[in-house]
Amino acid sequence: MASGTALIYDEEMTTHKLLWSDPICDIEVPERLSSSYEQLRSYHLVERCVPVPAREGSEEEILLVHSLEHLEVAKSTQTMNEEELKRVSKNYDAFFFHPSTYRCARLAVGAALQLVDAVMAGKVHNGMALVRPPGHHSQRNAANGFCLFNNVAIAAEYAKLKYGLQRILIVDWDVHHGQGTQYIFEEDPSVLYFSWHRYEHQEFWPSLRESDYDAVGLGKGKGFNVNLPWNKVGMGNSDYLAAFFHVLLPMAFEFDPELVIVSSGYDSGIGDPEGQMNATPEVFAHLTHFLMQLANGKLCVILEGGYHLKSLGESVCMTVKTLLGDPVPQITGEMAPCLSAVESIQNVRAAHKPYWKWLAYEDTSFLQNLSTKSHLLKKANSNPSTEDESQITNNNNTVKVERFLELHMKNILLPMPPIKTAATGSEVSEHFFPEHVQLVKEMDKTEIKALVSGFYADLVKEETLLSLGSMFVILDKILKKEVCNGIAASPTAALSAAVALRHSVRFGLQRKMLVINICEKEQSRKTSCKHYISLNWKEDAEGNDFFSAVLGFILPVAYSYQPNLTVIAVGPNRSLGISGISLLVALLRGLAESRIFAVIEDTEISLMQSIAKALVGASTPPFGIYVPPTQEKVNKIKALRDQFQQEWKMLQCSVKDGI
Ligand code: X5A
Ligand code: ZN
Repeated sequence: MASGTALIYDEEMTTHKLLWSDPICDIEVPERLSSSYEQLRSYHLVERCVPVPAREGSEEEILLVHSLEHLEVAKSTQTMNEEELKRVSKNYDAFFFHPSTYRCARLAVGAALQLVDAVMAGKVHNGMALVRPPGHHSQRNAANGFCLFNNVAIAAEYAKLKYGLQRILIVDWDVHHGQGTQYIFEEDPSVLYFSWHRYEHQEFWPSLRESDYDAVGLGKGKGFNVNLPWNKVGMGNSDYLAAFFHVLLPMAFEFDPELVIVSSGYDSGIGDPEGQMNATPEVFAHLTHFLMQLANGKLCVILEGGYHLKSLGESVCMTVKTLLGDPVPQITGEMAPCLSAVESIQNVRAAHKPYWKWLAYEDTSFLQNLSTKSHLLKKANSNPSTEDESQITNNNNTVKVERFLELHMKNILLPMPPIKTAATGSEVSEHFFPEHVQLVKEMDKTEIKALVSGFYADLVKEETLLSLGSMFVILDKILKKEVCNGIAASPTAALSAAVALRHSVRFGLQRKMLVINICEKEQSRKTSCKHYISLNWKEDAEGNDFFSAVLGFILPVAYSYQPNLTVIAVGPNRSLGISGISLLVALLRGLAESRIFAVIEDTEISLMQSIAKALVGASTPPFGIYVPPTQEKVNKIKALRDQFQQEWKMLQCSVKDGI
């Protein structure tokens, strides 16, 4: 099986540069590439990646997307003098030619194709290509917005042709609309194109009517073009996450792509002069992490924009670190999308209602016993460092942004070790778990006795406690931060989870826990505790509620809550299958810095292996056919949703029932 992350960088792509003065184009500088690479080096990420060389894209490959005329014009600029270059450049909206531009653009195309080849041939799992010039504004017959050839579009056509792919997802998180990519694929149902972009009711460049949410595609491609326009600046982490939960991800899982390509512009990040947005670098870790759960992990990230060098570099690092499988950093700031974002989300959902089944996913019937109190949450939320940071991010001021990135990223990027997962290995062979799982010995009876010393007597009898040896030893390692996450077999999963909770509060520092019960029985009432929220997946839930439940409810609530430990209890006789549980675990790695404690009652080998794989960040098995919930269920539960979204703001995806 493929493993590893490809990194493509070629210094030659820094030779393309602006030779005259042009206040529009002067932000697209060579340092965007070199300083991002330096940043990757300084975090020791370069050495962890598989280096893949760039190559020139062939003329034939460029012609997959572009006209011969466009290719010939581009080619002809190689021998031009400055005056001629200036004259040709003027023919386009926001583009500059340098004598090396054609060569660089061919390298950028080739780099994208090399990445597709490395991923599709199974040489690596995923990867990133640092390229210049960018591509997503470039059209069949025109350069535009710093882009000459559409690297990502060519990569998608190439993947279709060479590997016979029938479904490719392009996620364009650059802050500008990739109108070039939209034009190229708008009639093509085999490429699902998603773009969010600063729009401001058509005020913002490229100021096109067709960048709005109602451009859903044409002909056979109807429903496969998704535009999420941002009508205000200052969008932040919660707005981006809400867009993923309520628009992109449900669609993407229904589409079930064979390959995901990211038009990866970081001008949507904090500090960028073009975007004027507020999203911090670690949001890109989350976005990347979500996309890694699609297409069996086949993810190609290709650089587009990003003009604040520091912000760009940190965000690139966050992306690559996540591709490598490192724990996902905790997201900062208030977890509530703004009104304007919710409006945009509602509009794009409405525009796509005819084309996607997922729009009916409001079902929460399987979830009961959402036990929490707001005032306790607020208290738990007020950790001084996050408060400082959100204040800084709310204040869009250049000096503060610089300082913020300086302090904040030091905390986030450096101390996080690669994922370590613990499991007990008494009864299994050494090849049972994926290679990064660390096997530990169970605690012996006297140790457990010393540890618990009658403290849990109200919960369980001592004999039962003694059977929880593997549970205790794994939990202990997580609480001591010796490992990031772990899996323990237990004869009584729900009870173990309850004891684990109590233990974490008493002996650990965990004060905000998210508990997910996938058990027949609910956990004991006596365990109720102000330091957690608990979501129960009821036994009569049907498998086809999975995505509605996870994307429409569990993740938004979990991200609103921001736990520092996730406990997932998996009992026997559950309705949720192995692939569902594994995907849920994989998605939950986005919370609590990937700190997850999984207690499994059913010790079926394939279940244990699959969950362990999800914990270490290996790709999860395909989920299978998407079946949406029935309309009946949807209606029944709407009221429940309305009630919850006052408190759990990330649930908001429409204005009328949300605010
Ligand atoms: C790739 C990219 C932006 C062009 C802005 C022109 N292009 N005003 O971010
Ligand atoms: Zn851009």
